[in-house]
Amino acid sequence: MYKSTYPKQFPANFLWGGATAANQVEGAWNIDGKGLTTAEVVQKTTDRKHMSMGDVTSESIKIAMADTTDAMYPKRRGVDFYHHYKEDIKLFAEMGFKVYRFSMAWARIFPKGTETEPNEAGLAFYDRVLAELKKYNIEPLVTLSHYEMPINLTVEQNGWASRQTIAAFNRFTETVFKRYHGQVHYWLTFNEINTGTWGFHETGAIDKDLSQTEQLQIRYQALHHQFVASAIATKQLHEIDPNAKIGSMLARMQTYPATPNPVDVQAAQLEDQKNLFFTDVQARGEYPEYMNRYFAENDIQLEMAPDDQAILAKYPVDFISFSYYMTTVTAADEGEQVNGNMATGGRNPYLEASDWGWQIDPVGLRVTLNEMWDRYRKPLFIVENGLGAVDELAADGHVHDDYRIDYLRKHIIQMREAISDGVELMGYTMWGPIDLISFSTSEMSKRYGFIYVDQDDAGQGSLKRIKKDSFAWYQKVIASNGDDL
Ligand code: BGP
Repeated sequence: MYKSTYPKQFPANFLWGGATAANQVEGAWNIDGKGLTTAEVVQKTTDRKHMSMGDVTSESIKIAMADTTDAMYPKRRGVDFYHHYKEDIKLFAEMGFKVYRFSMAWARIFPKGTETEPNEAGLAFYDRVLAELKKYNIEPLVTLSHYEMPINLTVEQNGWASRQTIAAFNRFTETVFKRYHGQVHYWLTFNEINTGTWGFHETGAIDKDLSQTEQLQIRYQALHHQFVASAIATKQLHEIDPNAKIGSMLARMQTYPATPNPVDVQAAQLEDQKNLFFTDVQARGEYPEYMNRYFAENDIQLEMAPDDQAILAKYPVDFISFSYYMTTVTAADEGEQVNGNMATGGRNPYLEASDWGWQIDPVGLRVTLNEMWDRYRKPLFIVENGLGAVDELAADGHVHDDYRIDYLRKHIIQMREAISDGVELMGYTMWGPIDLISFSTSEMSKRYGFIYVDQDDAGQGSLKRIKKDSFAWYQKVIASNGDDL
């Protein structure tokens, strides 16, 4: 007789931790030979809910490059992890982190992106970070490009729009794979690679004066170069360090149909395909047919070198990672998709939203995990999830962030459900365990952390680290391997 059983707990080797990105935490933007990055030329916004991440022109880059201060560019200052990394990693260890996801700033290692030899002082910083993690047995999970590249590559060759950027990136990846062979077991190539279709911050390409069709053309061409560079990185890593694994990284946003009307269901399916397309290429090794149709209908013609398709097919990723913050809704008649926008999508009357309009959907995480597991049958890793909120230091000197605990708890419960459904989930790195500069708004006051950092939007403050209430809660979650929520 067939006896059905299913897992009821997180696996013993589950990787609990947190995630950050170089340009949001490190600071030290011009120290020890580091070059300026694309992230560091994006100005802070004056409208706190505005997405500023793509507002860059050739002119604004010139102005930013001439500006040697950080007043208008908060990603240059981060939270000074560069000088606080020991203290910060110690706090992560105190929470019991098994893994810490961070990114290596390409421009710390290849300041202009075009050098043939790396900047030793830049590598030395990551040597120190890795040594500190090892001290506490925290596994590093390294993102190779988290929304940034040396700005020189934009100025000289328009970022990923140029095929030459593939070789520049793979010089960087080969350097760090060799250097950290045996030390880093998990790598990610491009953070939220799908957001490249939104523009500059992912592709590093300026396309402001182009028509809509021309913009799409340049963005998908840039993405094609990223796909190829990612596949080449996979090949390099497997040759250099056969025990290490490399993953893709998608901003996953499930789209629900606004009604059960089949035309709405079909519209939602198409939106979903357009979101999963990136992982389809990176995990299955080929462009899916639905995108070929989309390219043809939108006059997009990708230029491919003769070997590109073979490279994509031969070197798919080992695992699939994604960020999960929200879900969205669509209808065939776009008029019904009221109050939506590009970043947050259509409104769902069953869900509440964060102060920034991100619709909170813990059950959607279970749905997402099941669908992605069914589609790819490759291990999954949630590498971002969390609540951006305005935290106040109370009179007692603490931050009582029960709303954050509530958000995270509800998502972790659904992760456990998905594991019981049979999903293979490697780990969970919530976003921003320590407060950092928000990517989309460049603000400090949109906080995600278990650790409060005393710094305001103007960059004023002592940078003192203060544990929030959620700190002890997450410590307990990890200590009980997800049982005590
Ligand atoms: C993801 C990015 C992160 C991070 C997070 C939160 O899209 O990968 O870099 O910032 O979102 O977004 P925000 O900082 O805009 O609140």
